[in-house]
Amino acid sequence: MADRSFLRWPFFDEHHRTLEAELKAWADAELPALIDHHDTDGTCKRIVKALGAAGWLKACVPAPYGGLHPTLDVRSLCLIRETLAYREGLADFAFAMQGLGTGPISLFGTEAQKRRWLPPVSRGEAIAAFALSEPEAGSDAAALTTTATPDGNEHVRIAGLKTWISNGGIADHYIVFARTGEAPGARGLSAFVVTPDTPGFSIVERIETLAPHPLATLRFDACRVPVENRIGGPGDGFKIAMATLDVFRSTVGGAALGFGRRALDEALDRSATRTLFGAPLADLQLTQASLAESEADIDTAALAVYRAAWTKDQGAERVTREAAIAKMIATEGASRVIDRAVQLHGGAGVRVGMKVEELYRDIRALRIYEGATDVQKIVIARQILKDRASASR
Ligand code: COS
Repeated sequence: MADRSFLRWPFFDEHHRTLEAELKAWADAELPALIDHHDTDGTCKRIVKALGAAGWLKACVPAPYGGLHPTLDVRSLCLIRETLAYREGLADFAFAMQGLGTGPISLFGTEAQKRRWLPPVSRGEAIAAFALSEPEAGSDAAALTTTATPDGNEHVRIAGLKTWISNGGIADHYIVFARTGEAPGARGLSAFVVTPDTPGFSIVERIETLAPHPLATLRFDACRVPVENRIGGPGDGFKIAMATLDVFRSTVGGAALGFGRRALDEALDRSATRTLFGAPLADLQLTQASLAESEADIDTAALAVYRAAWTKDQGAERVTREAAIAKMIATEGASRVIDRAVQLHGGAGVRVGMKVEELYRDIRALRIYEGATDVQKIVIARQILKDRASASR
């Protein structure tokens, strides 16, 4: 069983330890019956319902709107993602999207928007999605070309394509970032909530990936959306997207930790039980080196993830640097841990149906989505260069 000593680190309060223990018991008892890897959409819908009914989705929204804490508690989000990812990638995914797909509303929405959109998501009765990426605007998010143009005083018309949208096809609402033109580039974007029953909305294609989950390309063909669905002011869209990612990037690190810890446990079991050259695999020093490197990768990742989460929870306005470090360290580290676990399993490691084979596929996208490792490096470097420039002034 994975090392739990990190829960005694000063980053955590007693309620975090209780949350982790209770979720672990719930997930072990309830998750297996919900999973069917031949039906990813159905599985995600069932998981959202079950997570909502059991109260776990409360962590995705603030307390007055069906949530757990007055503001989003990033440590709880990370712990929940870690605990779910340890068991099942789709469970982590279903949970995470309820948070990311409402994050802009939780952080920047009006009272009326929060009351309307958040409670159904926290009860698991509505599925949320975050639509930022486009065919020609992924890492360079400010280059997006979907437009929202005024249609009278009360509406806008949204036109364009969004792609790589998680929960695409099963979501009850999408937070769509579109160009409203207040200024060029990043300063000319706004965010809107769009429901899929809006005339002109369609799913162009379903995207199949290494570790299948609901993912689609969306088309907005002059979708008429009320201005009251705009989150924040006109032109605030890019900052809203980035501030939301500041919260959720640390949680991607939490998910990576869950996958990594599970892989290390699988590697430890394998090393202890597999006999090679007349002795347990674990007796070989090369095996010990592999296990030690994985343990160090995981501990380092946990420190980075929970430092970033704790810093945000202490009220820091910006955790851009900390969240970028957490995501980069944890996703890259977990990838190495899982790769070593596959290697220790030999041929069995790449056999379909083995947990390490599943983890090998599950981890890969985490180094890409919500800002690829390469983007995190840009974010970190820019911050320290800026700090240096202002210090030398
Ligand atoms: N919080 C609040 N404001 C932020 C911010 C943050 N984390 N990051 C940037 N901003 C603000 C900046 O302060 C700047 O404001 P001013 O114009 O008032 O100075 C504005 O937003 C533009 O910032 P910047 O100049 O850094 O924008 P860039 O286009 O250069 O951003 C990166 C480049 C790579 C950092 C950005 O595009 C990015 O994070 N890309 C990855 C996107 C992503 O994660 N895609 C995956 C899709 S979601 S699954």
